[in-house]
Amino acid sequence: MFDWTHDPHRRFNPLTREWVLVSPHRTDRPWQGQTEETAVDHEPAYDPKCYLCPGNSRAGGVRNPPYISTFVFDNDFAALKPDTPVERFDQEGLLQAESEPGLCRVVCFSPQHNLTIANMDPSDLRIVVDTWVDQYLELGARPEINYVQIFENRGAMMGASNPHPHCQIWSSHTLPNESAREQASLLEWRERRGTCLLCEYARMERSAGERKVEENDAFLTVVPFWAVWPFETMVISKRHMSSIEQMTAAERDALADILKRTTARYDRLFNVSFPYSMGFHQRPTDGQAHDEHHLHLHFYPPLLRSATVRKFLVGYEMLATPQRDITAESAAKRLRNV
Ligand code: H2U
Ligand code: ZN
Repeated sequence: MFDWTHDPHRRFNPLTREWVLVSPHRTDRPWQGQTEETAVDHEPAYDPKCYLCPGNSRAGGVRNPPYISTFVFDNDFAALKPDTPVERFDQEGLLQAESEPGLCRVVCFSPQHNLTIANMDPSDLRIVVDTWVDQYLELGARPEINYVQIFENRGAMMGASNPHPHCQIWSSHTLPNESAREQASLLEWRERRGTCLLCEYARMERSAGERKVEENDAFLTVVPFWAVWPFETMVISKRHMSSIEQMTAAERDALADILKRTTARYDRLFNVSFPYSMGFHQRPTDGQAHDEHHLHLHFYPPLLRSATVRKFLVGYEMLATPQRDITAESAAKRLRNV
């Protein structure tokens, strides 16, 4: 008899339409791989050397204002620039390139250097949510911008350059790969079945319960059935909405609440300020309705078995298919139990 909790199998991600290999029996194998130094987590409330703290100067000499809440500025090392001329290049379909106008910003969540989403006050987190909505609308309204990607790199392990609580926003002319793939899947699902893939998925996970990590009135956090990263989660809105500006005031509070609860669980898991990359997926800002999109966030944390042992996507995963050992169900259970 096949045992889903023990025997090797693969699971399908309907959003990306890719498979992940699950090998639960490997969780018993010995570990002699890399361990990482734990960063010391005692940051001061104000760091005179931090380029994000209020009143300090950034690279290039601009000085931050003495801000007291959130603070948004254009990235001094922006990957995308708004005045990029439109140009295309195609050599026999093999060498294709196109210019990419865009705009990159940095959002400081708080003037206080040593905070994280997990330990910020809900009322201050609500202001962060409002700032995300304002930025999504402001950047999305620009004619050259058709997509706004809000994301946070947290922790040195994920390449974050600074512990000061902040996120980035990259807004672009074209739809980025991940969002384009999700959009195609959501559209096809709606055309074939007449429903929303993520409305159906959220309903299913709420009743199953085994992959659920957190839930409040408006949002649900689950370890998705098809998770690749050991403690990957998705935060899904329970109501069908396509982008963050469609949230009511109560839903904005609920988003702040579930983000705090979810990241606090992460921090408790290995007793460390948990590293991750997270970000929103929502509709493009190209002027069309895009009702097929369903607002959600992905958390991709690298840690595997302790504060210092991380998962790498290497070997078979680069050449063939991503793979995980611990099942989504046992990861969710561990997150529920901390
Ligand atoms: P990360 O921690 O996710 O790398 O985000 C920090 C961003 O801040 C990064 O994109 C920008 C970097 O370009 N930055 C500035 O805009 N000004 C600075 O003085 C330093 C860093
Ligand atoms: Zn700082």
